[in-house]
Amino acid sequence: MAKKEEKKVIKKKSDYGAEAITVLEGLDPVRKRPGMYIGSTASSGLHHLIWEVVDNGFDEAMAGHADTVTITLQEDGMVRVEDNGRGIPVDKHKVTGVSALETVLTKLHAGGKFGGEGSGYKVSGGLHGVGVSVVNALSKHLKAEVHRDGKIWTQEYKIGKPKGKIKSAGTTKKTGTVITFLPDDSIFTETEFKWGTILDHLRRQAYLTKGVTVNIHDRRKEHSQKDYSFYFEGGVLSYIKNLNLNKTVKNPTIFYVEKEIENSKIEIALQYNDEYNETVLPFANNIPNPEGGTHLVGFRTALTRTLNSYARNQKLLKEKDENLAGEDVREGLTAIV
Ligand code: 0RA
Repeated sequence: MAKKEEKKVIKKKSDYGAEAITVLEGLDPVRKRPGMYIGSTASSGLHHLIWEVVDNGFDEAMAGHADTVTITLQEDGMVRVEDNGRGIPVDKHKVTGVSALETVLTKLHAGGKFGGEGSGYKVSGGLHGVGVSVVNALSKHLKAEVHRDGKIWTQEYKIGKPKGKIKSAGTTKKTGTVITFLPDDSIFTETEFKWGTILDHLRRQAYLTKGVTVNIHDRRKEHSQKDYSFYFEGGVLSYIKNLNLNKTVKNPTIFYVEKEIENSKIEIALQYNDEYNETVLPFANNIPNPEGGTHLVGFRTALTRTLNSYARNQKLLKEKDENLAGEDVREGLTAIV
């Protein structure tokens, strides 16, 4: 008897498609413990809402589907984030039975990738961040507008709950997603967005995602109207160039390598200047790692080994000389890993 039951359970499990493995959870936990999802409910958490939505646009760009992300701080206090990616899918999601758009906006994606292997949808980057549903949960109002397959689709939400069904709102020649949201002032202790913070963050993201244009507009009441655009053709090369601006550089041609190894894309740029200190900025999936990590350790080891072997081959180091130490090869080094 017990055995039979066990068999049944196993059979049932294997009947599920891969997409069922993706854990889909409602948004209640986000409102209960916002700090768990966005770090804090103070200013940094507030800004995190913007980063979260913008990240999706950058993911689309990194996957080659978008080249522009536009952020507007609107007159009505809402934040508008537009990208020209593929647009969030709007077809019926196999697991939730509602549109993929509503699923993306109302479910926590504990599984990481949206939809899982079997669903046909895979969020390219999607590795970082907690997703746009968290922004929805912590917003008094949110409106999603999707341009996809020649049609415009919209849906509105209130503290993460749909106000109605997804609506078709005409035709379009574009593709992309517009998310407009108003942070919930009953959650956040600070609700004023800081222009400088937004510029700093987006400048760095633009450096890390070469070829993407980021437009930022301030249209808030009682603020001067401001417009800013970032576009760095060289990506991290431009970043190094900027870090070494006004410095005497030793190798005018910045060393640069981009390579895919075991499904991981690595990108390194470096240049020496005539100063003593080192500026090495490690990132993983465009997120800074100020404490370092295995990528930084690997980079340092490789740099020391490579320069030592070059110095030996070129007889710059004599046989009796000791190897260069790590700190020797990092003097005056500016690098992005
Ligand atoms: C799920 C699947 C796909 C794209 C996206 C989500 C997506 C989400 C956001 C959020 C803001 N902008 C976005 N753009 C795309 C893949 C779609 C496909 O396979 O066509």
